Amino acid sequence: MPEAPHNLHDLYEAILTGDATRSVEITQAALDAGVDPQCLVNEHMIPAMDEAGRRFEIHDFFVPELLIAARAMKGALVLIRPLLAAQGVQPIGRVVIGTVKGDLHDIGKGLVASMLAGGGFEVVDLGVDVPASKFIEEAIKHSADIVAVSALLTTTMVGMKDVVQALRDSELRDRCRIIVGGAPITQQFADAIGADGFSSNANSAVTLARTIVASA
Ligand code: B1M
Repeated sequence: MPEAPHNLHDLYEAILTGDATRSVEITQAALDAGVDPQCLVNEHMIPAMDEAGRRFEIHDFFVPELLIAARAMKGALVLIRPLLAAQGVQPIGRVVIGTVKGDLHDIGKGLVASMLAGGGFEVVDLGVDVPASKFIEEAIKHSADIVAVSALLTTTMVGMKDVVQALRDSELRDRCRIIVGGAPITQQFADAIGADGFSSNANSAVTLARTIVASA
């Protein structure tokens, strides 16, 4: 395997400082050199976003810095997401995914969507700020096996309960399962709102979804 032309810590720095041009350039060069895309995401890109969040907490960063860091991360993910997605395999199940109402964070949800697609699922991504009724409408329309809901804010995660309830009240209640995830979500919270599953990251979301369709 050829050597990566950049020190990959530069990717971390490019995202943290919101340098989208550089983050795309380093990502492309690393991929061309054969670096594993998941290694780029897990070891360099997510830590950069975590550091941005830490600086936001201590008032070193403000919303504009978070926005440009997110833009730099998303630019690099444009190159990575297709590599995570499956090519030409029969879907093993259908997932409708979105970020809960009131919440605009979409990077983690997008990664989960890509990993599920890469894991053989057909994925319908509803985007951000998705009301409970929309999850159910789309799940019915696409005969979904799983509804996957993401939340990044402690103020919006409570809205996941509405999605669980709307699913239980719908015609889908016996044939569609609901999974939840996102930084503030725990197994305890998932159990408390009656979700069928929780995962803390994009990889384990695929394992969870596979277990759910296999046991249906
Ligand atoms: Co926001 N933000 N933000 N933000 N932001 C957080 C979440 C925060 C923790 C920062 C902090 O204070 N340290 C904090 C939340 C505090 C809290 O609720 N406890 C926060 C805040 C306060 C806010 C605002 C309220 C700020 C304001 O306006 N005053 C505001 C809210 C806007 C809204 O949503 N209504 C806001 C806005 C924003 C931006 C728009 C500027 C931007 C988002 C841009 C975008 O997404 N397009 C942003 C960002 C970038 C962040 C941080 C820095 C990074 C989030 C991220 O993308 N992480 C974040 C701090 C942090 O998380 N460290 C922060 C990388 C991503 C890959 O990880 O999303 O956790 P994550 O996804 C992981 C797992 O969680 C999991 O898998 C993913 C991959 O492993 N996962 C799932 C996610 N969804 C899943 C679903 C599943 C399974 C697993 O199954 C269904």
